[in-house]
Amino acid sequence: MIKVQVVLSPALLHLFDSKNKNVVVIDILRATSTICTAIAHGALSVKPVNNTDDALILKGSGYLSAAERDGHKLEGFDMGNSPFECMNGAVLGKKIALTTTNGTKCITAATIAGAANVLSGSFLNITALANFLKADSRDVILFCAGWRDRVNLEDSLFAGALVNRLVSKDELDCDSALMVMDLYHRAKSNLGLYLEQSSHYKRLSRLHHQEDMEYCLQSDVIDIVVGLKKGEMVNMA
Ligand code: 3SL
Repeated sequence: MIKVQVVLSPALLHLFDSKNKNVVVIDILRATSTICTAIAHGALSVKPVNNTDDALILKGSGYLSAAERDGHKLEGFDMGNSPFECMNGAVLGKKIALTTTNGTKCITAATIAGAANVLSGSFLNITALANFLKADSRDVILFCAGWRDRVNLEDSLFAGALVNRLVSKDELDCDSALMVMDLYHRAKSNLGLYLEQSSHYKRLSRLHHQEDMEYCLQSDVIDIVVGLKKGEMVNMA
């Protein structure tokens, strides 16, 4: 039986033992959804970097530079953090160096914590991801990126959806996993409507990213699993 635990915020990661586990980093709106989309649309890799300088240095080595802070695309970069920027051949055959407010930092944190695999979580490929985790059979940490160390609803909801696919309630011994599972059951009939109350949904609405959110809340439009190899997010196949 796979042991599944849920980390609701980066500030709580140190309380869990991530060593040799499959750690799924979850930043539904939008970093980990965008990373899955980039790889599904033919990007060779997405390298998570923690600051804008590193993204610009990598641009000098042929990477597309991508940067977001507080929901804004930063001036002087090839891309921001929208999944739509990865479509229509824009990233085909390219490597991307991406820095975001929360998500990319969590990929680094999971690596430092000793994860066996660091995987990108998204509704877009939830079935492929759940099948990978079940087949691999290592214990699993679902690591919600949240917003600046605060818990958020959308990452918690996705964690609940994934817990629901991996184990039954009576197999859980983690209260945060039980909590997000209940949250997911409450919201699943209309995730978008449920999330309208949430702070990041409101933030991204103010920035006119409605279309990105609708896209990121779709299930199973991507059939690959994306994870870290040699410091870059790639197709795990
Ligand atoms: O914080 C992040 O990593 C981003 O996904 C936030 S945003 O959706 O691009 O605003």
